[in-house]
Amino acid sequence: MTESPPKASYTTSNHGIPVESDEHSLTVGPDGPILLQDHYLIEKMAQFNRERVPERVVHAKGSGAYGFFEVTNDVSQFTKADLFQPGRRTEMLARFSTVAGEQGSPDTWRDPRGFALKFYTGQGNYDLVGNNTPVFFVRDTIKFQDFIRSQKRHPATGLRDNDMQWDFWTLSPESAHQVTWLMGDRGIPKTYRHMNGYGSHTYMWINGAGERFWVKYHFKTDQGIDFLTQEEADELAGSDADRHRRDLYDSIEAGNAPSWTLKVQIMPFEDAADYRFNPFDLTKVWPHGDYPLIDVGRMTLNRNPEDYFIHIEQAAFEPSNMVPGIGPSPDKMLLGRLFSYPDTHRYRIGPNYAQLPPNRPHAPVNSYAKDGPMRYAPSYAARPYAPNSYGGPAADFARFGDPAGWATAGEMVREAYKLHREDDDWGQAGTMVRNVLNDAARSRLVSNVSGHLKQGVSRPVLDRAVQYWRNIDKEIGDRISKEVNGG
Ligand code: HDE
Repeated sequence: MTESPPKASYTTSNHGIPVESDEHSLTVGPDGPILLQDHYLIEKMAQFNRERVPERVVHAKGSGAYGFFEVTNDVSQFTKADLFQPGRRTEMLARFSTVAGEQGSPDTWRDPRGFALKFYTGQGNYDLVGNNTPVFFVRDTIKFQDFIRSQKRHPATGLRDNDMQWDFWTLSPESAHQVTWLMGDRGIPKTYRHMNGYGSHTYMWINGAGERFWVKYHFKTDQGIDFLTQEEADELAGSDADRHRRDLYDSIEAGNAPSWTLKVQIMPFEDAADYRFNPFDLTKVWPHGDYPLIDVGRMTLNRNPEDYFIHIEQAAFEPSNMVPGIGPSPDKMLLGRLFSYPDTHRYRIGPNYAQLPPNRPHAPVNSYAKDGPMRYAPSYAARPYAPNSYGGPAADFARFGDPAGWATAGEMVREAYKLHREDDDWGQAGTMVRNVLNDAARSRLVSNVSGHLKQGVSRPVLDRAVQYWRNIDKEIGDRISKEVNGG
């Protein structure tokens, strides 16, 4: 937690010096110039000019709370990770967010929601930085920046632009599955408490014997899934833009702590090569019939941050924070993210961001890092280099090392997909439309998509969008065509 200095009843400068006035600056006579020696005035103006850190380039508007994760089922046969061992209870932080909007944007815009978790485990911080959907719009890190720009503001008008969005989506058919989620009921959750969270990527789990498994995480809301219709969300965007932030804070303040049940899908390591879908493709799910859900534990959020900026704005999540017993998979999106997040934190909040209260591990930090802007915790090591003969820490592979990895085909390639039997772009989106949605949900999907397309989408993008939906499902495409083209 933050170390607060003792409170005083009188105002001081940032250096603890009592100040003379909260309201009147120092001038020479009643009409004279302001004096430079009014250092408190100068400090106040200068501090104000530096109050902001850059907002996150995506997921700028968010809300968060602290809580704990408790294990309810023994999964130690699959992973030796400290936080998943039987009986373990681990402190954690969660931050939920919209993706494309800015800090002040409405919580109820149609968008995926971020579901970022930080577990303060006995072996360092484990970050699971997921969304409220199990899939994503693109399957290669190299397309992420283009995708985000198509969802953000148009360079000339400064406006969000549906034409850019559909232009990118229709030229990127791998987006079909996630766009179907987005345009359906899951695209606007009722509150942050009423949505599921997913690790989305496939990760590796390693057990105590060194055996490897592929894993997908599902956090099922114990509050029940619920959503807002487009009309309800539009109304709230105007009347209460912070609705979801308010709901999370007020629920926790009222002692109504939301919780989620963690379940995982486990794929035997050897299944991956021959599975019907590429199991590392982020645009695909593993149907539960193939790999059923296994209970792991429950996370509960029961503590609001004492200061939003310190604990939520400065929270820094990074998929590269993996602890022993957990490793990456060959998912190209995940591999790209391992670089991107710590990079953005160094830029956004500075190179010593790991020392800030929400990011500080509860496990000991024995690193050789030193110095840099705003560093205040002394370096652990008495000699700032390794190896040293003065009792400095030494990496312990025998205790913590994972044989994490996988055999690769060895050739340099760019396109690693479409090698598995059912690796097409439309299949899982179509299955969702036909087998998961009911009639009412399908009608809302048609209405949401056609409403969106009617706002500024021009030809030929509009024609491609209709074809895109026909590729997903002929009937849904025809219904959308009727709405936007009258036939
Ligand atoms: Fe992110 N993403 N992302 N992302 N993402 C960020 O990190 C990025 C992706 C997600 O509450 C940024 O700290 C790349 C998938 C969440 O603080 C940035 C790629 C998923 C959050 C970044 C992705 C996510 C972020 C912006 C393509 C779900 C908010 C500021 C490979 C599985 C975390 C920041 C919070 C935030 C990069 C794709 C989830 C720029 C390069 C897929 C929940 O680093």
